[in-house]
Amino acid sequence: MTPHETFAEGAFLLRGFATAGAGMLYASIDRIAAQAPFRHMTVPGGHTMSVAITNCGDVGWVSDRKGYRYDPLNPLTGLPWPQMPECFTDLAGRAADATGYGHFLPDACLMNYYTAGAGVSLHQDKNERDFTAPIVSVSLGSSATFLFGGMSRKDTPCRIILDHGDVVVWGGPSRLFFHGVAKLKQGASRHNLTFRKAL
Ligand code: MD6
Ligand code: FE
Repeated sequence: MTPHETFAEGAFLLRGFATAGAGMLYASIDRIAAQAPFRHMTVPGGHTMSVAITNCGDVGWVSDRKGYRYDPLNPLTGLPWPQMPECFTDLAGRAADATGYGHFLPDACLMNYYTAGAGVSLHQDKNERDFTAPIVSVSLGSSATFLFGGMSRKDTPCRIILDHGDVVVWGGPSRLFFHGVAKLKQGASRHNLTFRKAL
């Protein structure tokens, strides 16, 4: 087992777990973004998300005025999302294995791109069908403050700094806990890959 910190029941932080493979991850991100560009999606309330997103895998997470869902097609192009590269599935599987979640084969990867001022307000990840599978989250680039609360939006979140190469694996009792990302500072830019079993 890789040494790891735990910050809630079922939630683990693997510091630097993705650092060695970061070059390959970035090359894949560029290739995917060339086919399925990062874009700012609209949320049901009508606001535009400050974080730019795209996806790869069998389905992608999308948002519009009607709500949030997983869609096999990219609404921007009408095409299926790019295939999930092997270096992505390999990393996600190894991280889940290292934290005791055993075999994990994600079918969706939500790719977030943050620049200065971008963040994600407290939310639950609950559009997936199967909450028994964990979520694996990979941070690349500038550091960000991850906010991690509890089952209620009102639970005061703890603050965790996620640095380049850090991987968070989370599931079980904390699978539906509220979480978010504080707005990035001037000059910062960060990629985040979140791997899910959505179907
Ligand atoms: C981010 N991550 O770190 C946003 N959700 O940029 C998430 O919203 C997230 O990191 C579920 C599980 C892990 C995560
Ligand atoms: Fe999330």
